[in-house]
Amino acid sequence: MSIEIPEGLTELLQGFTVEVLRNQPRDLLEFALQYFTQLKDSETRGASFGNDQNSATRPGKAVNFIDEAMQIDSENGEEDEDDEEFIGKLRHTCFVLRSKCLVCAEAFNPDDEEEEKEPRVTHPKTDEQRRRLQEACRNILLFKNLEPEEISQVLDAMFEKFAVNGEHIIDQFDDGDNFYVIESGTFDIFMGVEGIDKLVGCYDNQGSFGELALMYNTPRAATIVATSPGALWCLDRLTFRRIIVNNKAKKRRLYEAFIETLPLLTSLELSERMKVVDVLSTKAYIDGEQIIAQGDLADCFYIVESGQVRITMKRSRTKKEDGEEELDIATCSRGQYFGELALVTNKPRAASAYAVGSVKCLAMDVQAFERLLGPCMDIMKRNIANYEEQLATLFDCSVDIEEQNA
Ligand code: 1OR
Ligand code: 1OR
Repeated sequence: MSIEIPEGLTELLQGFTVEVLRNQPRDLLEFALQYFTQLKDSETRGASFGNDQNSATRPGKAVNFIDEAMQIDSENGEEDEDDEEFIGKLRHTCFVLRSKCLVCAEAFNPDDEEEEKEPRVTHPKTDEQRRRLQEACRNILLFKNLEPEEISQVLDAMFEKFAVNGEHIIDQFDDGDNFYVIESGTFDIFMGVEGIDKLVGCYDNQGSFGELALMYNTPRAATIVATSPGALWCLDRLTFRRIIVNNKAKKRRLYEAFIETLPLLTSLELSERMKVVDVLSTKAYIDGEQIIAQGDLADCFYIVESGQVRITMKRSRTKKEDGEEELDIATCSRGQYFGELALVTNKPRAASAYAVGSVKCLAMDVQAFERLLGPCMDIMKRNIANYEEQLATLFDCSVDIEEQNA
């Protein structure tokens, strides 16, 4: 009895297999669903995916690997007939992968309205899961500038992942699969320096990671390892790119001119300044609202976009029973920054900050601050030295700021 193999089945399954090997998805069924939905979608959209622009994009590890293998084989003249057939199939698979744009989300053009028609990824959630997810995402800066419809698409697409102690959530140099938001748990950040993994930071029950590879189509910049059992919320690469990268383009248009005026950032290259824009999020405050509380642990750095920010410092009154008084020590207005001191000295906040009238600030998280603002450290350190002089005059004492906060 002979069974007829439908035309295209082999290529279809090979294409899928290559993608599975490349992405190593945890949920195979979910991945298959996304893969075939997308394949169908790109097919109905027709020839535009097979154009040169898309085939020229970074095709992904697996396809490169196959191309290289084919190259080596033909150079060695080792192609026998079976190999030829096999390689032919692989070539076809690569062609299918490229032309269907399955591995070239990189070709994403934020202004391309076709992308808006991508099928939406939805992971159903219980009310309790949705509540926990919303709470975990409440302070995620990357989500702050999204429209309500965009944020609801992001929340729909996110899915839960539990991490065990010691698990590698991300390995440096891998391709990016998901963006991660921490609900709970601690995670170490390692970077390979001359072949040795160096601990460069950690996350403590809050924050997010894994945005860089998805934003800039680069290999993972660091390794992230769980140092306790943890709970994460994951956002798949395609949804991340469709929504967050689109938002990034809008943000660049909005803040490009403002960023160019900031004296603090003059030591950065233009491309570095644009990366600063990508990680900044707008936070709005009403008159009198507290932005920073003296003594708190620090997680953000701020640049004033509009309005005025009053900086105050507590000091004990002379008599113990008189308690503390709060003195105004500085005012920050458009283009000025604050909240750098605790991040630079790794100490609690040295002062408090309050909105005077309506205030808008651009905020950056501590990891982005350390990653991007290294070249601006000289300017900040000069200003910090200034604080110390002022502190001595204002408080008529010679305590240095680090001691004051210790
Ligand atoms: P990713 O997609 O590259 C690894 O995957 C993630 O680690 C990365 O996105 C960031 O979200 C996160 N430098 C680069 N990536 C970092 C860093 C970091 N910290 C966290 N990630 N630095 C450490 C800053 C504390 C810079 C070290 C010089
Ligand atoms: P932070 O992370 O400690 C409070 O959070 C922020 O207030 C601090 O970073 C600075 O950005 C900002 N001394 C200490 N912090 C100051 C000062 C200041 N001015 C602004 N900040 N001095 C005022 C000097 C005019 C000296 C103390 C009197």
